[in-house]
Amino acid sequence: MPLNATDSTAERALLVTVVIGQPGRAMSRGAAQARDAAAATSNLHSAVREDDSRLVEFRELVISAGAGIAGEVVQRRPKADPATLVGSGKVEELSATAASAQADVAIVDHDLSPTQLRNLENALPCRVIDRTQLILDIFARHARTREGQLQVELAQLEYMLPRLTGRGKAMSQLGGGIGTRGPGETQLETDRRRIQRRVLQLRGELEGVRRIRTQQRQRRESVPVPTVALVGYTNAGKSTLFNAITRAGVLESSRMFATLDPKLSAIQLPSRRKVLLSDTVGFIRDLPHTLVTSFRATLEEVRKAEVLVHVRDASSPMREEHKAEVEKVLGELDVLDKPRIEVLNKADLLSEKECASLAAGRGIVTSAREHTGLEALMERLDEELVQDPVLEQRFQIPQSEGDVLAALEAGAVIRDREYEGNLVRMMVTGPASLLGRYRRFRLAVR
Ligand SMILES: Nc1nc2c(ncn2[C@@H]2O[C@H](COP(=O)(O)OP(=O)(O)OP(=O)(O)O)[C@@H](O)[C@H]2O)c(=O)[nH]1
Ligand SMILES: [Mg+2]
Repeated sequence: MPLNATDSTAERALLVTVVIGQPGRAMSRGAAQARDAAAATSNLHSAVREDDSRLVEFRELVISAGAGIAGEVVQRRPKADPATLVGSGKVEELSATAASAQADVAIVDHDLSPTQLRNLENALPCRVIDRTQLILDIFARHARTREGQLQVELAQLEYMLPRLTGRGKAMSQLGGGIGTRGPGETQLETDRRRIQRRVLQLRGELEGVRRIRTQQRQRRESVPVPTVALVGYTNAGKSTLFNAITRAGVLESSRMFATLDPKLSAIQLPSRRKVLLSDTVGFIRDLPHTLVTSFRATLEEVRKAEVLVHVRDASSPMREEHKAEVEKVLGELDVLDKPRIEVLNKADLLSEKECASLAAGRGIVTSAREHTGLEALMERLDEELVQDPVLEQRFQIPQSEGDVLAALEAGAVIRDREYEGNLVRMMVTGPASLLGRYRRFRLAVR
């Protein structure tokens, strides 16, 4: 089986879920509250449910990486085993399962230290990869722009480097005497140096790409159009919502991390104000650290946005956990103080009763798939945008000023139009910037 399987030759993956800690202990506060609310269920019950949802997410990740599922093993341990994560007894069992399932790769839904990875690879009859590598692989498949591809490659190499070092060390310990310094280590040294050179080269190229991007942004910002960024957990429906609002045709996919590169599109709000809407990369629990730093630049759109729209999958049993995770990343990006609108998406998958109880809150209930709730979202956006606020003013314009009339009609809402001779009087509701441009035609309020 090739190392990098393509879609047509899907690798057979053995899924290894390892839950460290007591049942229910690893939950976020949000999830714990949700659990307490459902007091009738026992701790163990909800822990099992949580494991289920984690397993579902894990399976989706594996499928998004293009692999097929050959088998699943779940292990709960009070503590991680430093040598193998799962403990030596379990390693034997894994090895047997991997052999009988004819797995090409065992994927562990946990991060593995260089030592753990090495020990597991030695014990199992197949390759072993951890959660970070899995996510990096999905990112590598989905990166479309040059910047995205450079970022992923850089993150992959940075992940690999300490793991090469680990193996190099083990080899030199193994040798340790004259004449035992084999070609293996020399090869590793060369590999390491080659990787380090490539890392430097990638950093340089990325800097160049980012410079261009910053210039583009600055040019955009010289015409002050506020941006609104859609943020949220992967698969929440951001791209579907983006398309429903803009009809821009961004890729929507049940695969996770379908969107890696931010997409921007201009939209007009009910007030006729224009804003730029940006679709961004999704977040996930335990996003590999290397990726968080790499994608920081891509998430610049989030940092520059005036308003954030947090899109949530209201139908997911993990929604509280997802929310906590998204807020954690927003905190890391230092944007928690921005106005934020909560969108409870996938309402079509909920019962009427559930929708009604959601609608009672501040969040906006939508179905991006069925295009419901979009108007309410647009209205809320109008309320939250403070830059370039909407004003209502009376204007008197000579009919000969066709350009002015056309500009106001395109960019504002006009009512109470009266004609007197060659003059038009009207109430205009629109963005301050637009109205300010034609203030010479303003009428004092009667
Ligand atoms: N039933 C239902 N499904 C939806 C809705 N919105 C999105 N989906 C589905 O959810 C999946 C994920 O949608 P995307 O729009 O790609 O999600 P995303 O948030 O952009 O995901 P990433 O780009 O991976 O972060 C797709 O299969 C969509 O068809 C909705 O309102 N109702
Ligand atoms: Mg998307």
